[in-house]
Amino acid sequence: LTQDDLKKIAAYKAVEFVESGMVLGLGTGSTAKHAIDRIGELLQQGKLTNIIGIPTSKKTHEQALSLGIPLSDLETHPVLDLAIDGADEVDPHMNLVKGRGGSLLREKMIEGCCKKFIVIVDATKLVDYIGGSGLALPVEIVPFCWRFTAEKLRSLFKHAGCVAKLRVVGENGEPYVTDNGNYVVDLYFEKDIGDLVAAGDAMLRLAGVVEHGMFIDMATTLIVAGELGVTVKNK
Ligand code: DER
Repeated sequence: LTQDDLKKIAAYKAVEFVESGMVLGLGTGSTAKHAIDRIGELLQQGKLTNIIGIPTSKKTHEQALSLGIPLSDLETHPVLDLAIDGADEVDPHMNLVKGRGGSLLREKMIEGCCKKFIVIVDATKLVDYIGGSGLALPVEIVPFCWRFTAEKLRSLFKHAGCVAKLRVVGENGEPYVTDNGNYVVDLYFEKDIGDLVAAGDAMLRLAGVVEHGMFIDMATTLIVAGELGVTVKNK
């Protein structure tokens, strides 16, 4: 089984929890993509009806449109029944790192309004502690004086050996720009950052920070697909 096979298995398992008539938060990334494809397929087959999707990115919006999934927004539906989305890291308390696909702000806004938030991952995403994968913790910041904000973020976590890197794209290293017109600084840690709530609050107090990629105490269900099968765990 490839990693993408595992993502698909987790995604299809999550869609079993979708009921006709639900308002759904539609996640972003390669795992959520499988869930959205599956929802589109079931709608096409008439096995699901009256679904409304709230997309967490322009990319997901386009995918859902192409599948004929009816779409709406948070202003029309401030409370959603269920969101399904991937994650970059999941710790033992079901805290997440998200945002390596750059959609963390809209994901957090939408997934924060759901009665249930199902996270779908392949087993490689499981970590002992947040930041433990050695991969990035994304932080969305305003472009204005981004170096200043990046340095403030780095020094906030110097105790954890933090390195802050502006996310760039293309051959001439242009700054990556989010759906919301902001930049992303990726934070890398050598050690555990400790109290996640305190770390998140400290980041949000920096005026140039829009949102960070730690999703603390938000997921209600975790679906993990691994070589030995798929597990479903409720918070
Ligand atoms: O960027 C994001 O928030 C994505 O949901 C990410 O966390 C998971 O992406 P993947 O399913 O492509 O690994």
